Order: sequence, then structure tokens, then C-alpha cells
Amino acid sequence: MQAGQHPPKKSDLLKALDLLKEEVIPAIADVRSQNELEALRVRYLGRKGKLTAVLRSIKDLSEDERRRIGQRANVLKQELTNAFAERIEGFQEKPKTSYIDVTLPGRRRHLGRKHPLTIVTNRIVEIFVGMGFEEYLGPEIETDWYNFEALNIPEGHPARGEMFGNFYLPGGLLLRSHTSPMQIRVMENTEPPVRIIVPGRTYRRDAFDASHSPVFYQLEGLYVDEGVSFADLKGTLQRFSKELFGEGVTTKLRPSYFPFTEPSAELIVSCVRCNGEGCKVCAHTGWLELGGCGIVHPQVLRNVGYDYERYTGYAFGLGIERLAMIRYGIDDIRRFYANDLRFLDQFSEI
Ligand code: FA5
Repeated sequence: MQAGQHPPKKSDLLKALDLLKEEVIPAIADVRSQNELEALRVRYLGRKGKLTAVLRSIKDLSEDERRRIGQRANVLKQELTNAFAERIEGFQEKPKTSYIDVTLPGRRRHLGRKHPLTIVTNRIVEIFVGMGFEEYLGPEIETDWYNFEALNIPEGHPARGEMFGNFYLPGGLLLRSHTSPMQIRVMENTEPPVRIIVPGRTYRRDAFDASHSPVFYQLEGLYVDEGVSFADLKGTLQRFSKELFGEGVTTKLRPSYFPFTEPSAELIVSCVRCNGEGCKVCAHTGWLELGGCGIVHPQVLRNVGYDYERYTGYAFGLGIERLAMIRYGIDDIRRFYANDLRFLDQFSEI
């Protein structure tokens, strides 16, 4: 008790306790939310609450009064604590009967959509079909002849080990390491002119990293006729790149080596992300590699029984993931295979 204050009277305190009870019990019944209830509890039972204040002032009473009023106050405190607890339960209780709220919006069904690689493949095929190419599909399990021998990669040729780590199957078969075997399969059964594209899955013992996958897609292209030249190859790939990436891209053919083409080249395009300035996607070179190409080696034409003095042709093999990554600005090939719907849901037809 502070100096100058009278000790509280016993009758005042009893009245205060009665009044508190009359106030709080209906107030507990009236609250409409758990937050309101908590605010009410703090107002009466909190550290600075009204009942707490009454309990504090009891210490100034005589011992006898302190015991009797203290008892009443503690009983009230317990009553109120119980009343608050009961009301909280009421808020937390689930409705006993279920009902249908017909005004709620319906649950949205997740609609499936095409995988980005399917979308890009369809678009690529559409572009080449528009230029007069015919689409073929081929087997993913190949023989040594189609995957290597007929493509001028004989046993012991360094390109076998260097270019492709392979998945071999019993019986001398293997999972094709590129789509080029389809050049042979089609030419064996067709007389020139041949103008085909072959999209398809290919397999190599490559470790999964940001730009390599052990399973990936390629698009093979082949055009054989009289008088087909390197200029035709260049024009076709240039037109294709502009159709897919926009008129702003610049393409280049950089000298390369493949046993089944001579001369051979690599198709590179100016980085669509940085416009050739240099960025993470193009490893700061300003250029992105799309695939290999070249003039079909005369030995390959001979292997399928074509008159290699009369006919010439070009071929190319592009990485479809690479094309999709550039088209959409994706910097990691693993995203295509992670099956993350948050990623896959972003793509629609192009
Ligand atoms: C070949 O596979 C040749 N058959 C291409 C070719 C066809 C050349 C016709 C000449 C004539 P290469 O190994 O460079 O070439 O692969 C072609 C493209 O496939 C690469 O540029 C790359 O875009 C893609 N590629 C290769 N390995 C992987 C991999 N592990 N993951 C994803 N893409 C790959």
C-alpha cells in the first residue's frame, strides 16, 4: 500500500469480486472470436488484469480477512479460468454436422499439359516439315552396323570411345547414342531424293550435369539429292534458327569433325540470353552450340548403295534439350527431368 492510502475495506473487496463475476461471465458468453476471448482474459486475469489487482490488494488486509477474502478471490479466479477454457474449446470444436456450402468455388482440377520438350519438338518438326522434310521415327535399340559401322565409324576408330560412352545390351546390341543410324535405315530403303528429319531419344554414359543427361533427345536431318551443297545446309539451318529463336539470331558454322560427314561443322547461334555479349548461359562466349552437321561422307553413301558420284547430301544432328533451353532461357537440363509441376506448368504451345 502506498503512503497516504487507506487499507482496502473488506466489504469493498467482496463487492468488487461480485461485480467482476457479474461482468465477466456474460462477457465470456458474448465474445465472437478466439482473439476477442483472449483480450478479455488478459483484461481480467492478465498480469495487470482487474482480478489480479484485487488479489494483489488483499495483502494489505488483516490476516483473518486475508484468508477469507483470499479464498473467495481464488475460487472466482478458478471459476473464470474454467469459463475461459470452456469457451476456447467451443471455438476449436469442429462443427458436429457436415454440410455443403454451395456458394464455395469448386476445387480446381489440375489439367495435364505437354512437356516443354514435346512442345519444342513439335515446333521444330513443324518448321522442317514446312521446308519440305518428311518426319521419321526409328528404334532406340540399335545394332553396331547402324550406330557405327555404316556411319564410317569402324571397330577401333577413336571416335567410338571418344564421342560416345555407350549402353550395351546382350547380343551385341546397344541403346543408340545418336539419331544418325536413321540416316542409314532410311537411305537403305529409299532412292534419292531423300529429305527427312528424325526426332528421338538417345543414350550415352554421360554424367547428369547442367548441360548433359544420360538420356536426351536429338533431331537428325538428312537431305540427299543431285547437287546438294554446303550452302544449302547453311541456308536451311540459318532459316530454321531464325524461325525458332527469332529473326535477331545470328548463326555460324564452326569447323568440326564427324567420321560420317566431310567437311563437318558445328552449328552455333548467338546467345539469345545476352545477344552475344557473354553470360552464364553461353559460358561468357556469346555463342551457343546446337549440334553437328556436314556433307554426308561418300563412304556412307557407298554403304547404302547410293551412287556417290551422282548424289551429294548434307546431314545434321541437333540437341533438342539444348534448343529448348535456349528457346526458354533455362540454364539447367535437369529441370526437364525433375518432374516438378511448378516448372512444367509454365509452358504452353509456341
Ligand atoms: C552427334 O551426335 C552427331 N550424330 C551429330 C551429327 C549428325 C553430325 C549428322 C553430323 C551429321 P554430338 O555428339 O556433337 O554429335 O551431339 C549433337 C548434340 O547433341 C550436341 O551438340 C548436344 O546439343 C547434344 N548432346 C550430346 N550429348 C548430350 C547429352 N549427354 N545431354 C544432352 N544433350 C547432348
